[in-house]
Amino acid sequence: MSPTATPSATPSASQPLQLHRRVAPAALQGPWTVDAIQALLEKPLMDLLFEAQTVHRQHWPAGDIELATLLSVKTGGCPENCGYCPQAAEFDTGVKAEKLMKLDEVVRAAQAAKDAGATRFCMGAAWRAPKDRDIEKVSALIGAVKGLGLQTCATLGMLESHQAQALKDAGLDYYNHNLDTAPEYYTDVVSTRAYQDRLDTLQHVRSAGISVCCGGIVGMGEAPVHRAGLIAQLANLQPYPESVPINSLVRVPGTPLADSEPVDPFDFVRVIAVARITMPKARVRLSAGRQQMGEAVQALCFMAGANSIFYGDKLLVTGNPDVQADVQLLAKLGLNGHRTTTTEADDLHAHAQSQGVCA
Ligand code: SAM
Ligand code: DTB
Ligand code: SF4
Repeated sequence: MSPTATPSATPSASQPLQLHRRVAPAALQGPWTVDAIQALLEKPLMDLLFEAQTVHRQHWPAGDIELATLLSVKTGGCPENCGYCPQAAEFDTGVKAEKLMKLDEVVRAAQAAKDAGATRFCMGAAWRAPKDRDIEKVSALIGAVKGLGLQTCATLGMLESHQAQALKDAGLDYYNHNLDTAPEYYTDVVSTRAYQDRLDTLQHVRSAGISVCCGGIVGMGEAPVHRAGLIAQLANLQPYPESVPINSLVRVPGTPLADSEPVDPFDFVRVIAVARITMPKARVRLSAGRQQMGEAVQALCFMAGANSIFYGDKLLVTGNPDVQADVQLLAKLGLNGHRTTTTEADDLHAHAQSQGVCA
């Protein structure tokens, strides 16, 4: 289906981000209407999987799965009230507020992640927005992790443009900042900030020349139209994000969303498939919720075009499948951990193009 096959309401979003760097033309496709995306979500599952896998193989080497390891470098005590998050100070989840981790501890964790096969290391902080002195400290962490030969990613909350530039100068490759859901459902989930605040930070990240990692959460009580609305927001960013994490809500006791209806696994797979179809060159990451998912559903997610996972025994504060289980799962499915650096990834893509593996 073409992006505008069902012409109707454009996403009720704020204006798309402006383009500030050179990107491949295919990354500029769109706009996608919410209706067109909802029509994709409603396709017979086998047709949707076939379409997503076809798009996937046109753009990516089959079997290549990126392994990204997360570390919570500043845990808990967050002043925001995101209804899904165990790190919000106002929810009684048992997560204690901690200080920013020391450089040597972070380097040890990053080295261990690299030794286990990860290629990307993502540092998360439970901040609403970092102060300039926080940016200085995190910059030192980024420089050290990059020095190990890992791709660097950080998720620190809202950024101003000079802060994004400082992180870029420190060697940051990716910034994770999720839109989480459709704009019209956002106020049901968080009230301490607005959707436009998220878009503004994404704009600052993009303008600084940092690659964008932006996705959302499925299973927060949202309607199918909100899932379509989230994907429309992401796919209509100009350009769309290089990484798209799709999280299944981890229902943490003490959070307002703890009693949300569990998401139907096939509906989760559908969201992955539609992310793949609408953002063909993005790394679509099968993110939080894998511990609750089972191997067969994860395999369907890979079939639907997911080509990245969080790899390591912990997400930020909740659990993730252990490394051994993931190594075994990838082996059983005939998938390979992706073992290249940023530059090598570019070469790999160019090679794949020359072999006709991708467009
Ligand atoms: N404080 C920063 C922020 O909000 O951008 C960075 C950390 S925050 C924990 C990063 C992302 O984790 C959120 O945007 C959300 O998508 C995801 N997340 C948090 N809690 C989750 C949960 N219980 N289940 C699934 N995803 C979750
Ligand atoms: C993302 O989209 N998911 C990750 C990462 N980006 C930072 C976080 C998942 C958090 C799950 C709950 C927790 O452990 O805090
Ligand atoms: Fe804070 Fe981020 Fe959690 Fe929201 S998601 S409460 S901003 S750590």
